[in-house]
Amino acid sequence: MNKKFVIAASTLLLAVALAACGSSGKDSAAQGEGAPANASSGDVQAVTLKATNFEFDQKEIRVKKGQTVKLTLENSQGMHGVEIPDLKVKLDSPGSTEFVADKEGTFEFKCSIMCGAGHNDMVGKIIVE
Ligand SMILES: [Cu+2]
Repeated sequence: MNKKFVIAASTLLLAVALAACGSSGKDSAAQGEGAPANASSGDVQAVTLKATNFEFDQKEIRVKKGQTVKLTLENSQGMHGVEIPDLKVKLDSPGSTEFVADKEGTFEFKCSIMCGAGHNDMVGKIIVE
């Protein structure tokens, strides 16, 4: 009686686990963002910005229109974020985010954290062409 119950319960658990696996697999394929080492990232342009007090190591970033861009922020000194308001991109702490550069033009990127005296100097351009 007891054994039967255990077998039934573990069979049920297995079924649930399999179902969960199946659906989570689909989810991650649809989002594709949660996986940092995505094998299909050949189409993604990686841009790394390093922030110090008070500038970014790049003043100008060029990307192709329609390009998926993986923007990574590193803080080598101080606490900074980065945002591109026109493209609705924002990172308030070091890390990565992906976005599609879906409109042409020159847009400002800037530090998104009030980091100190030089905060307003922490600007650059992203050129989508
Ligand atoms: Cu700042």
